[in-house]
Amino acid sequence: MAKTIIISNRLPVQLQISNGTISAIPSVGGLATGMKSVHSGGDSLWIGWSGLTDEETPEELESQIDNALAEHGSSKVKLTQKEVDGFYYGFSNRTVWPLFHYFLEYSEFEWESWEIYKSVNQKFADAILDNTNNDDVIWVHDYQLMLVPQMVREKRPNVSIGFFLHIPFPSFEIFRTLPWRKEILSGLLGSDLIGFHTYDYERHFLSSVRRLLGLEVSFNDIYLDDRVIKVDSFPMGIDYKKFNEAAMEHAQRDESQKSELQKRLDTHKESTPDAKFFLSIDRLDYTKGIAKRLNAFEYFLNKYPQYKEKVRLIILAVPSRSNVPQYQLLKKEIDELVGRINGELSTVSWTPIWYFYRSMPFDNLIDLYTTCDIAWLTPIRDGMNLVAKEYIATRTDKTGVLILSEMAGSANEMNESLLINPNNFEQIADTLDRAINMPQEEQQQRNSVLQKRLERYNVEKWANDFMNSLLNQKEKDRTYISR
Ligand code: GDG
Repeated sequence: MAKTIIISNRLPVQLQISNGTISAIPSVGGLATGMKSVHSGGDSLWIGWSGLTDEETPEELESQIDNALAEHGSSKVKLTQKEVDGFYYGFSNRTVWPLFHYFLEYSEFEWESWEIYKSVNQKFADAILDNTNNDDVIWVHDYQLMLVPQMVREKRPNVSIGFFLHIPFPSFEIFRTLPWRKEILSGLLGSDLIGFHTYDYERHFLSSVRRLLGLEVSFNDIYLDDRVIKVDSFPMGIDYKKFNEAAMEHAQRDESQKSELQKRLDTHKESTPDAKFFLSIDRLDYTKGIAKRLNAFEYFLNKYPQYKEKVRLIILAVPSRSNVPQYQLLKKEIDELVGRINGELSTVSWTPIWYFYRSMPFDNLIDLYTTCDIAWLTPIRDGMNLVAKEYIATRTDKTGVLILSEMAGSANEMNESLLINPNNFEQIADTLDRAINMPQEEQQQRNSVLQKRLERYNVEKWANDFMNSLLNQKEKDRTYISR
């Protein structure tokens, strides 16, 4: 029977070894959260890196590791520390990630890490070839694996390959600065279908294909030799039901069933009934605009001092890529900013910022989403941003205000939220004031529209749309070849 093969850098679980025992921890992050719902439902195999390097894996545990992964429908690609450094921390996160998010000054162009990126992409392609048949459908994910489609196509000319990019595709003017721009485009063009979150990313990609490779592009079809490659946008949704039901279940908990976090949040709400909680949840990443948000919060409190002792900003920053120097610097900057702002503004009964630098269990995430009055998400650039969608899905009584950066892909579908430019502190301060004072009926009207949309365009629909489009494209391609 034909299978769907999901392939991404990380698997749905990350393995850890402690005292000779293997444990599997759910992966955090947009791709993992979204695709997990798709993977758990069907007949699919997920191929990726386990999170353990060869050096960290004692040989005698190999089969246990394989078994642990098999329980999650997964199979591993083995990587050495040198490969992880060059491929993941190097080319993927010091070259592509900053460039595709318009942080040109952070982007490093190093030939050695490019070579490792190529060889690791070949390893992933080989793992696909070893684990699949001709009639399987292959779905490759994200910027770490952009060469894989062509590498697989070379060996299996007729197999169906889809590729989805979870981050923005930058404008031609930015993309053209990459020394390996043509190789990356050719790698992607091994696919039958290339998907992006938004129409803008799709347009940027087509423009680069036209201008750098000189290929014929008609509407959103690319003609390459005897193949037609389709490019389209598929805005990724969330597992709406999972978030909505978790929130409903939360609302029914009695005191003894509540988490410690929830009890603390409740105590603070009860002691200052008109207080408002602002929430932001992001991986600790410079693209998410966390430092700017902190500065904007200080600006807001200076402009509207009446909210001192009334508002509290809860920041959950999830550790990410801590081996990359930019992330270490950012961590230091945020630690210092939180310390300075809290130091300057705190009173005996009020700490303006609660800062958590960790990953929290799903349950605590729901505590935060359901308790906080205002979600304030200000990425400087973000492929989609699922946190914005998750916040709305948990608002079972439809109250709550979402303030969202225009630079997030999700802003395209969330017009009923309060959209802001993350660089405009004046606008942000006024929007926070507006959010605090927004009448409940208005909140409910806005969220009701948003919820309906999110429920309809959920992650399952996203995956089905992508897969159906891939299968149709394959059919069209066959017709084209046989002309
Ligand atoms: C990339 C793109 C695109 C966060 N903290 C915790 C936790 N999370 C979960 C959230 C959410 C996910 O991680 C984060 O998703 P985002 O979409 O906001 O951001 P990225 O990780 O940067 O994802 C992004 C996405 O891919 C999908 O294509 O939207 O633009 O950058 O689901 O709930 N989960 C748990 N504990 C935490 O502390 N359990």
